[in-house]
Amino acid sequence: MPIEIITADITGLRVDAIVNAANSSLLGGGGVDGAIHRAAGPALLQACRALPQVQPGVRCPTGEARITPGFALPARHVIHTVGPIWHGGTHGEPALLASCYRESMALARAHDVLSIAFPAISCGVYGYPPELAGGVALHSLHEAQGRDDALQILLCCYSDAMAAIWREALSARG
Ligand code: AR6
Repeated sequence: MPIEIITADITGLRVDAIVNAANSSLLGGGGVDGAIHRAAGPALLQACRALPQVQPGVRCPTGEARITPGFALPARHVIHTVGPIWHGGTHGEPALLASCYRESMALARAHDVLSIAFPAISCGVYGYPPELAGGVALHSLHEAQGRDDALQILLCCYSDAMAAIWREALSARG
């Protein structure tokens, strides 16, 4: 199934899973993380709090993903992933960002998800240049996608400007 780029508020999407661009505490924040927690209701924070800490205060290291129910969201699941903070691109950022997409897709498959929507992970507060993030995301998703895959992938941009940048990245892949 082709990867689709849309402009929307991810919290309103009726898909099996939406992905949250979280921080490693998984206890909420601003941006898309804040919007998802507001729309899902307080049960989401409780579910995140209940996830095991791998280090004090860290429930999900950068590049990994965790899953919870969607609670009051139209989406059945939330897959929380932690993108890298942009430090110029020479600190492993592309590999960590690729890992976010790969791990989210693996969790989706393990939970029989047939439709998944991703925000532009790391492209807000974490400062990843979207022109570069788009290429990494699409490469990673194409690798994670099987031939004749039934899993529908939506890339959910929050503005038309971001969607245009991602469409450019998609067409650059041919
Ligand atoms: N629907 C879709 N996309 C959105 C929405 C929405 N409702 N709201 C924002 N975006 P960011 P990051 C876009 O900053 O860079 C949080 O505080 C936004 O325009 O949410 O990975 C976490 O707790 C941007 O293009 O995530 C972390 O501390 C994209 O989502 C930190 O921010 C990602 O922007 C993570 O930073």
